[in-house]
Amino acid sequence: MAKVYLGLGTNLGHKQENLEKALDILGSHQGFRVLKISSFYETDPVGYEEQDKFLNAVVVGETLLSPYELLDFCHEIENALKRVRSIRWGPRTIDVDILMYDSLEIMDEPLLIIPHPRMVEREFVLEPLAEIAPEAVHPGTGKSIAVLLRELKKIS
Ligand code: GSY
Repeated sequence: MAKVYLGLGTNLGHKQENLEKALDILGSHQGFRVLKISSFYETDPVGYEEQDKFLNAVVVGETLLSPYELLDFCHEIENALKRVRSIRWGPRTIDVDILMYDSLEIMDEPLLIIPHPRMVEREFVLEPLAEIAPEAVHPGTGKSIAVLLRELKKIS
């Protein structure tokens, strides 16, 4: 079983419902077990700023799925919530990102980069992750999530 960390974000439609539906789908998959869910965090949009606030959360789970199978499953959830891929950084009903796949796994392929390449600079990821997995080690830097969040907060 691999321990995996997923980031969820939504800023279109009924945001709380979107997160709850995504979590239901995650929890109903036979090959995925939800271990912990963070609180839901209302966050200012990062990147393209002319859009509504986001609701973000993070999930820790255990899975038998390989990284690519997990990526397909994340896309299935996005499709189930009728996410349309239009503006790159624009509004979305749900985004489900693989943040980390086991503490040790590093992967850099055209369709999948693990750990997520921008997670260490995103407070909307590190804050909920630090709530449920402060001691988890980010494989790219070797630092814990709590340390990464502290460092990010000092900068910003
Ligand atoms: O995958 C990230 C989608 N996204 C977000 C987000 O989830 N939360 C916030 N606060 N800003 C964002 N900008 C993008 S793109």
